[in-house]
Amino acid sequence: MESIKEADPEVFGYMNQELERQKSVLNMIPSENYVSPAVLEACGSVLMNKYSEGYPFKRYYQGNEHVDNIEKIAIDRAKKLFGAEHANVQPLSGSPANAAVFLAFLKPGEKFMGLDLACGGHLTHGSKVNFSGKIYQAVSYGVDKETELLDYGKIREIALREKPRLIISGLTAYPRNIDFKRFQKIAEEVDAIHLADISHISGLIAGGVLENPVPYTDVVMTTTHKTLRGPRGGLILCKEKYAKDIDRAVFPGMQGGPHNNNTAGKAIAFKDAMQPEFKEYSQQIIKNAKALASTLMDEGIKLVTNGTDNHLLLIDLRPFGIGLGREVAVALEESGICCNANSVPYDESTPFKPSGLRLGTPVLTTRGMKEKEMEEIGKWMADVIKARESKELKGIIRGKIRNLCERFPYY
Ligand code: DSN
Repeated sequence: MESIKEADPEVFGYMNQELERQKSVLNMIPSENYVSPAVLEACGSVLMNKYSEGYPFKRYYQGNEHVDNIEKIAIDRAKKLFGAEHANVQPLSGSPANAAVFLAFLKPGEKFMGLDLACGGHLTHGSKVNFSGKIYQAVSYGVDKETELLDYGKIREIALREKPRLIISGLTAYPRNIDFKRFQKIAEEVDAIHLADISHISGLIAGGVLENPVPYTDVVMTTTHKTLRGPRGGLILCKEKYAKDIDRAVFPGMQGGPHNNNTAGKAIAFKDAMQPEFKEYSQQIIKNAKALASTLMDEGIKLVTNGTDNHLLLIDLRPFGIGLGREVAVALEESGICCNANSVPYDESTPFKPSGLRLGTPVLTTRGMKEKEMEEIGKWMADVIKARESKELKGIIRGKIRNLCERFPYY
């Protein structure tokens, strides 16, 4: 960052501190990851100087011959990686990608179904404060109150009753496998489009450890920066029969010029995800999540659904008190663990003061940590949860975490 240091010491100072933070804490936010140096270089490259409205070899500006080739590579790799008939690599992130899918298939006011935010869905799956809930008519489905699992019978019942135009499957805080085939069947039964939002788990799907819904699902979207370990961005995959609708909805429907620097980063990440090492990486993410889950449960910490099938865990803090999520997240941050407060299904408290914690293993696994480290970390977390006011304990654990981070450097 030598040029930044010279041009803008103030911004450089904060960037440097952020680098140090990323190196010295255990980043357990399940939607984050640490990208490779190659992806970082692509994102900071001269590709960001170019406008490229349109699609490869059909642009509205001159000078796109190299950008065309890069975007074509990204498209071909995305199709190969997920076995997709069509790929659009231009969405700027997950929410714009979902907005484009809405635009492709729904008129304002039309009905769609998505997982309730409080039960693990995303804002764009129908939250009242989001465009999805404001412009369209959102019907939510939840999880079963007892098992905290998706109840496909109930989802089908709602779909038959409501006849939505679009059904979204997918998660931001659901630690279990999703039966995407079942969703597709329900969507076909009510003549709806099925959109699978695989943002959190696309790296696990690319690595072959979770089932790939792309071959049988109408439309699949993902962000590229979570388990997939690419740059910030979005990706839409669909059946060829929907290709034109999707492409028109992304550009000119939703967006202008794509961010070509990030497109190059996506292409690099897709190549990485095709390597045998990525399969091992994604297997290890799940092994680590399971090891962390059993340690926490052995320590008396309650997990939503009593475990995990993927990269994320949702701790239910209600046995310690209602609405404790933020307080515990702050105590963990003071100890060197970064995760986020999150609602748990049927939370008695508000989304701003929720009763749960959401955490995951993608970054720790990128750093090379394995089950042994998860056991250590799980015990430290349990100790902090139980004695969150003890400055002494938090100080001791902060020191141990600094040492652990030094043993597993990434940047
Ligand atoms: N903010 C992302 C997450 O943390 O899951 C979803 O957009």
